[in-house]
Amino acid sequence: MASSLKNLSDHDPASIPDGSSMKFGIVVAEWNEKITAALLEGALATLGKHGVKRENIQIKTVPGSFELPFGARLVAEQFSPHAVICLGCVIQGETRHFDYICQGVTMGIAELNLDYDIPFIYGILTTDDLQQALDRAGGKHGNKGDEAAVTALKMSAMANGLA
Ligand code: DLZ
Repeated sequence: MASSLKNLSDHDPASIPDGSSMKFGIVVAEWNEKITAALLEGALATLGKHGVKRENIQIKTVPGSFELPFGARLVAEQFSPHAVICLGCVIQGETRHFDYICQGVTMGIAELNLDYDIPFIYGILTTDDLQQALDRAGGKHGNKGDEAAVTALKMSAMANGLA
């Protein structure tokens, strides 16, 4: 279902695993910082709501979305989290750069998921314009940061035989 038809922050709280014994890494891209800061805020609020302690969350920033897979790998190696959440926002411009960045970060995160025993979560907005990004970073379609945090909790529970 397209996110224009679904609020990204709509979740049944009863279906979300407790995170009080879990550790998470979050890697955030600096490009489109207003948007990625809102995604981070959403992810932190949702992890906190489900019991994750702030000291069990390590946050790292990288320059752009293309660097997210490298940053995520470092966080996985150095912090030993249950999952790593990758947050970024790629907005279509006049050139084909958008396609190459989206392809690179998507392939990179997919590979990490297959190479490691922990989940790497894809919390990246890929939009036609700034308004679509604002709508999905705490606007009328919810917050992809919330959605990424819920996915991290669910996938961590699955990886540990709890779901
Ligand atoms: C270069 C670039 C461009 C044009 N657009 C974006 C974008 O919309 N979102 C994003 O996260 N990063 C962008 N970047 C930066 C690249 O991700 C990367 O940081 C640089 O190409 C250096 O590797």
